Parts: sequence; structure tokens; C-alpha cells
Amino acid sequence: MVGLGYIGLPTALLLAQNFEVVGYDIDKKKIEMLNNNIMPFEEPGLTELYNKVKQNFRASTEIEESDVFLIAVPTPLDKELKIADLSAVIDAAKKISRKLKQGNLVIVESTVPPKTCENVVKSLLDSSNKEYHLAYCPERAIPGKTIHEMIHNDRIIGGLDNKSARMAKEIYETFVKGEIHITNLTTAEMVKLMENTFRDVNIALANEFALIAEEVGINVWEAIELANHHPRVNILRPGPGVGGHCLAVDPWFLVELAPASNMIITSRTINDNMSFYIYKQRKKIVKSPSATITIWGVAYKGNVDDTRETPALKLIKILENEGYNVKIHDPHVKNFEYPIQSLEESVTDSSCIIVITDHDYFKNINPKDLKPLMKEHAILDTRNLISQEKWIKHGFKVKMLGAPNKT
Ligand code: SAJ
Repeated sequence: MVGLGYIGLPTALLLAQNFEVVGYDIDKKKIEMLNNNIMPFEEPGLTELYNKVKQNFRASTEIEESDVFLIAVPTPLDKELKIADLSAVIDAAKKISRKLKQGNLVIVESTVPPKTCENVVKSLLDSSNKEYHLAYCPERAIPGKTIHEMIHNDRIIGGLDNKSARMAKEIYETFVKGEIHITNLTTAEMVKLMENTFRDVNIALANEFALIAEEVGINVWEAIELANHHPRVNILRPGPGVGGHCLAVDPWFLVELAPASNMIITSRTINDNMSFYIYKQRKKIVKSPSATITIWGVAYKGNVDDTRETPALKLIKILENEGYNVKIHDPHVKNFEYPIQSLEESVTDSSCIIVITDHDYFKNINPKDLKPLMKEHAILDTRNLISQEKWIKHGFKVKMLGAPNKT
């Protein structure tokens, strides 16, 4: 397994139930942690799975000869050019081609623009002058439920040819209980991007509904709940913007191929601009311009420790730029660009709490304990997470994204 991140590591461990697996990563610290039985990130069930299969798994600083190579390295967005940065995939394919033996199978899991396997990965592997098989098998698991979804979701496998697809299917069948669907390399690449773009576009629609609801003066959360009683309507949830390494990134991999894709670009813009909107909303409840503002949650979504592309970062930078002092609390996140403070420290002298991440933990916080520490008593909830009644009862001004002010 080349790449031991949020996808590579759980996949490697699931494979280790039936195969001998060697995990490789360029991050030497991660290799050391794994070889000392320490998981490099939080994910339900990961430690248990590791303990179950560790006799078949070993982390290594070298890519070793193998029967099957899987590539699960990140493909971030080149923020300036808005195209996929394929350098990690290219590096992995080059390293693998040096170890390739006759008849080996190479599986790409990383999310890539259509034709990457055919045009980029294949040409790099061809330099080995070996006969090999190639498949593309995108992951579909959702962080927070990764292991469950890796086992139970259907999988799409695109093969360079039939034999490649069949060989990859045999590997995944050892742990996947969902159905495995076979297609060609490029269709499988496109399917992955279509799935995440579909979700991003639908979140943009929910966000747009929230902005309209604010104008109209109704509660968007109630309206969405009611609309979703229609048998063919399923509106997603508005929020502070879309984060994570998938939804905020993958739609651009389609745009780079078809720059006129209006709907995808518009949706990305709506979701990215939510940080500015939230910033403007704080004015409705905070009066003093140079106040301290508390951000609750910098993980990109609830109950995970992952901060990649978090909408919190943009909001923090906007607030700082405007002269606010920002304090941050997140019970899951340990490493972030800004210091993470304890719950109490994060609200001390603060004029307003902004709830960015829907961690369950925030639901049960008692406003009574925090009130004496704060300068002004206001909370802006971008996730419809807190109990408005409870906070109002303790004298807080409450603003919910997409709903009228409540005091
Ligand atoms: N979000 C909303 N409103 C919603 C749902 C999500 O604002 O109604 C926000 C979240 O807070 C978060 C972002 O969107 O910031 C993305 O979260 P997510 O839970 O929708 O998705 P990810 O990024 O954790 O995982 C997605 C999944 N893709 C789809 O559901 C189509 C997952 O299945 C993929 O495997 C993953 O991307 C990936 O790795 O590509």
C-alpha cells in the first residue's frame, strides 16, 4: 500500500485480514508511529482492526517488491491553477515501476481527473518494460464511518482490460460485502468525481436556500425538514462552507477538463463564500468591532480530527484581518495552524461563540458554566447544533444560520 492516510491505512488493514501487507509512506514519523502501535489519526474501529491484523501488517520506509501495489496517495488541488496536483501519484507510479515484476497488478485508489490512469500512470509503468495489470478503484468511504463503509459500500472497478478488472475484484472481494461493479479505467475515474460533485452542488443549493430564508425571515432548517417529506426531495444541510479533501477539491478536476462547466463552478463559489457570509452575520449579534471571537470547531466536519480545507480557517483569517482577536476550541483536533485552547480559555473575555463544526460534544455544553467568563453573550450557530432555548434561557443572543435572530 503506497500512502497510509485516511484511506490507505484502513484499506491496508482490511487487506491484512487475508494478505501479507506492507504499508509505505513518505512520512517517516507515521511509519514510526505505526510500528509502535500508535494510530496516526482518529477513526472509529481503526485501533481494534490494527490490533486484530498486526501480525500481517508492517509499515516500511521503502516500497518493496510485491504481487499487488495499491496507490492511495493524496491528490490535492493546485490552488492557483485549480487543477489536480498529481505529483504524489506520479512519484508513487515511478517508484512502483522500479519494483514491478511480470504479471503484477497495480491498483490506483487516489481521486484523479479522468484519463490519468491511461495517460499518466500507464505510461510511467510502461517504462518498466514488464507485462502488468492496471485497475482504478476509487474509495467511497465517509470519514467517521470509514471502516464500516469500506466493507459495506458497493465498489466500482475500472480495468485497463478484463483481466486487470477481474484480478482487482478478487482482491477487494476478500473484505467488501457490497456489490462490485466492473467498468473501464476512465469511466471509474469519472464516476468518483461525479459522486462528490453531486454532493457539493447539492450542499450549495442548501446554502443558497439558507441565504434566501434569511432574506425572507423564515427558518431554513424547518423548511428543509418539511420539503424533505416529499418522496422525491432530499435537500442537504446548509453550513459554514464545504471542507475536507474531497468535496472542496474534486469538482475542480472536472472543471479543469471542461472550463465552461457553469453549475460546478457556481456551486464551488457559493460554498466557498459561506465564510464571508458567516463573517457578515456576526455583526447581527456582536456590537464592538475589536472584540474577541471564539471559534468552536476547526475539523472540517463533525466528530473527526481532520482539518483539511476546513471552512474555519478562512473565517479565522477574515476575522483576524478585520482586527478581531480569535480563540479556538476543538475537542478532536490536536494539530492546527492556530493554537487550540481549552473550552474555558476559548470563551474567556469573548463576545461571541461561532459554532463551525457539528461535533456532538458541542450539543451538551452548559451555557451557565461559560457565561461568567464571557464579555458579551452571543452565539452564532452555523450548523443548527445547539439548543436555542437552552442558550436563550441563560441570557445569550442566539443567531442560527438561515433563521431569524432569537434573544
Ligand atoms: N456538508 C454540509 N452539508 C451537508 C453535508 C456535508 O455542509 O449536508 C459539509 C461537511 O460539513 C463537510 C463537507 O460538506 O465540510 C464534506 O463532508 P461530507 O460528510 O459530505 O463528505 P466527506 O468529504 O467526508 O466524504 C465525501 C463522501 N462523498 C459522498 O458522499 C459523495 C465520501 O463517500 C467519499 O468517499 C469522500 O468524500 C472522498 O474521499 O471522496
